[in-house]
Amino acid sequence: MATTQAAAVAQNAPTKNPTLLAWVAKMAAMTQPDRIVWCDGSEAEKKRMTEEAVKDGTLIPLNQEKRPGCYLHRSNPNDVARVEHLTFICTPNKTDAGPTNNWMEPDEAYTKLGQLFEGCMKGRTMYVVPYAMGPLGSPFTKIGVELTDSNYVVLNMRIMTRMGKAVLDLLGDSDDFNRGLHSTGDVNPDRRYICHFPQDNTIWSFGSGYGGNVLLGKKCLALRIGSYLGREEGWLAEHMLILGVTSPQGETTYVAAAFPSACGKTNFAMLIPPKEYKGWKIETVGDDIAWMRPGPDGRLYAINPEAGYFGVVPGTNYKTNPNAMETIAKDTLFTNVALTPDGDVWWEGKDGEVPEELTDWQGRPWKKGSAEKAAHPNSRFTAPMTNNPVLSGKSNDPMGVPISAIIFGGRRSNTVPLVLQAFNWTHGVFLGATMGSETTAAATGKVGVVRRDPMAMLPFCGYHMGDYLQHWLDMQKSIPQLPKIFQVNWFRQDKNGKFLWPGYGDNMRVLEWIVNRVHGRVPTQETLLGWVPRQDQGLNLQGLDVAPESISEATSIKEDEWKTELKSQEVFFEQLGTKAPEALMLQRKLLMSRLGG
Ligand code: GTP
Ligand code: SPV
Ligand code: MN
Repeated sequence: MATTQAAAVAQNAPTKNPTLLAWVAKMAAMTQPDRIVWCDGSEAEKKRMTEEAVKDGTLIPLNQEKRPGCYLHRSNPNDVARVEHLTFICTPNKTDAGPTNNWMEPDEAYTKLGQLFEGCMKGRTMYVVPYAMGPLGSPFTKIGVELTDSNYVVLNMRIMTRMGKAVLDLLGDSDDFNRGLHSTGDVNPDRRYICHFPQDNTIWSFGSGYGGNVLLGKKCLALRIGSYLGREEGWLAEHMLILGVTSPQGETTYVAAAFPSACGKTNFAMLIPPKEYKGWKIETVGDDIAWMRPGPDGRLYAINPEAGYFGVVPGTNYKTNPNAMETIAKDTLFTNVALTPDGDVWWEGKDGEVPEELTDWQGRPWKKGSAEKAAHPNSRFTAPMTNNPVLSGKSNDPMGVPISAIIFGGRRSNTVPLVLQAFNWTHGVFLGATMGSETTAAATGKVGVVRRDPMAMLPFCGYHMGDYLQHWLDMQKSIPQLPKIFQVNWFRQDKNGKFLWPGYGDNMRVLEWIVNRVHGRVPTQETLLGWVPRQDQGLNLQGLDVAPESISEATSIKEDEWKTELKSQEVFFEQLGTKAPEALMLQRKLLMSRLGG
């Protein structure tokens, strides 16, 4: 049986790679698909698979005049976000996964999921999806192969990654590829597991059809496995956007910024500067993930391993993010948004009047004024990065871009000021390590609860968090020209719950200060927490229609709030036990003594 399976796989495969063929045959013997289709990434394949997806109800065609090449997908209502409680790091020792990850012993995980995968593709097609994370031929790039029974996954992967025949050619006979296996299964949350085997460069995902659970190149490979490989190989895999900011004088500065899920990466990566910033330009290199390694000139270089954006839809409009609106005007897959009577899409926070009637994200009739949301709060768009009007010309550069500043930002309604600069690398790593953020709809669970989310990597670090923070500290030695580190918070609120800082395009004002600091052009003011903009020669607030009291509240540092914050940091460091890096604990003690407590 197994040998005929292997022969059948080899026969219609566009590769002779013996490791790949043997693995596909083994996975096919377990899952027993009726057909195996090797994806080549061609336009003809896209057309054929889109037609099939429309026919089987996976995709609903949108009004092709209003949104050419766009389709709507509705996921199972029990399957609308990442599932952190069902995501596992499977290392031989529990301590290697650390206290912030769920852990399963590898043999146990293979057995448990093996039972679920057994025969799960009977009557279905197994698609073999070869993909690259990173530009083909870049020293940063990693290859993966995802086996999936979901045509939705294939159509998303071809937007989100460089996918198809060229990747197989690049792989040749090498066995250096990530082995990803995915089945939507019966979409039962009790039979849903996302398991990572870093030692085997393997990912098994069962029982979900949603985003970060199933597009295995993204959070699973590019962050969880990536961070593990990064530690072994001396680089960083981070939940960061990458942007280039060009001044009217033509100087371009590259910045990487970590914000937790649904906390502003995509928006920041493609912001349009306010009208006072004539001649300034922001260009997007990436909106979610950065792979960074020291370059030959001693600087830190970053690439975006992805080729598309899997972005949050609600709140996106021509005022907050015009470039995203242009990006999703064509060739975009929408997941869990509402449908208008004329076949367009709608979501909370879209421009214009709220329509009288809609079909909601679950396919039910919806009327204006309804208490329920028409689009799911974690509804998403999948769009090729080439749709982005401000895509950086460097987004395909195999060498990446040199990073001058790293920004850490959480969603905090209090405590954390608008912007500050770290005193040095260790202090900057401390700022990233002690980041807190209010939870969002991007993962299942309660929304709006502050949790520690070091470097926005809590759900994405593939090994012990203490070792990860130590790796960040250690990177200092291999980067002679270190980026400067900053902390920002766009989300501070007044007593009535109104944002104090206008955010979005006006974040350019903070970014300009950061760029000026990087190039040593503005003086600064020292505080207990770090360096902040001075009253004079500080933030450019020209043309900003915001009460001065709001700005001073957004930038204020309240010692009582910080004493509370430090307690919660202590709980986090205690959780890391003996692996809490000494240098970071000392940073906390120094801050405590500055606060006098
Ligand atoms: P993931 O794709 O989940 O990683 O999210 P992300 O970090 O890319 O977040 P995104 O840019 O999609 O923004 C998430 C939500 O935050 C959206 O509803 C935005 O409208 C909102 N948002 C983004 N930037 C700002 C800002 O500067 N101020 C305020 N108040 N809201 C913002
Ligand atoms: C996130 O949650 O950080 C995302 C969306 O970018 S997902 O791909 O589902 O992880
Ligand atoms: Mn993300």
